[in-house]
Amino acid sequence: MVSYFIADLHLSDERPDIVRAFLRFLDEQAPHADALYILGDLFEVWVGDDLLSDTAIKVADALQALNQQGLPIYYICGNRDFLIRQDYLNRSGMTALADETIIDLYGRKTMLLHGDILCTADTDYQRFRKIVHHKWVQWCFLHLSQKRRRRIAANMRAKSKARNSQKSDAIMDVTLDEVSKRFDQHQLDWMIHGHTHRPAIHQPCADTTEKKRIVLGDWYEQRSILSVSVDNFDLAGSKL
Ligand code: LP5
Ligand code: MN
Repeated sequence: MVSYFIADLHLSDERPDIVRAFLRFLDEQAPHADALYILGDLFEVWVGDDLLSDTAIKVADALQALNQQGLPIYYICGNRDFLIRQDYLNRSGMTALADETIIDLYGRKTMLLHGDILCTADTDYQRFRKIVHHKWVQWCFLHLSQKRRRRIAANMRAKSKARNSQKSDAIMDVTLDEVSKRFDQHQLDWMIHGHTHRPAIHQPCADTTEKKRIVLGDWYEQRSILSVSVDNFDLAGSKL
């Protein structure tokens, strides 16, 4: 049997090709799995469970149908969709996991996370993250009108894009000390995350090739799916 891991699909009404690719994955591959783990940024942006796009509705229906057939679907929020709440999780049959979750993955002690929390050299972003993760900031934001929420989110996206274009690749990647700290502290075998859009399999410890940090890719230009079974794993990119 197999478990699937995906992240950074950035689904929206503006990219029906990615939505179709995801629905096809749910229809053709996912039904045969033990579990599906979505490690954040399933949506391009999320401004409240009361503001569902056509895409969000279609995706919830498809996920719910799969969950009803018995597939456990787990969700860790990303830096774009951290405002997803229990309403939408219920509607889509997803179970939320904590920002940093450790699971037993067929005998491998594995930490799952979106990945943004590891990017500590990006002090600009970490400051932003701290603010928008404040409970009361979120409460205030979610009580604004739909129009204002949309406008603020669009503003943040524009600012983020502008700032990202000035940041170096190194700043926007994970800090290796943060990775090592977690491997040591929890005696991890594996870590799986997304966010950086740099799909790869890294060996985080010099003294062993058994330990791995697997980085999932985004779905902007191609699909990126990690399949893991008892004795195998594969990080595959394929056409949308
Ligand atoms: O997303 P990506 O990959 O492009 O860049 C991320 C970091 N940027 C972000 C910001 C998001 O893109 C925008 C999120 C919208 C959320 C909608 C809900 C809003 C809720 C608000 C209140 C609860 O995550 C980027 C990193 C990059 O990853 C790589 O790791 O570098 O970080 C930044 O760009 C940090 C910037 O400092 C963010 C600036 C945002 C502007 C804040 C000003 C507020 C303007 C609105 C007035 C209220
Ligand atoms: Mn992200």
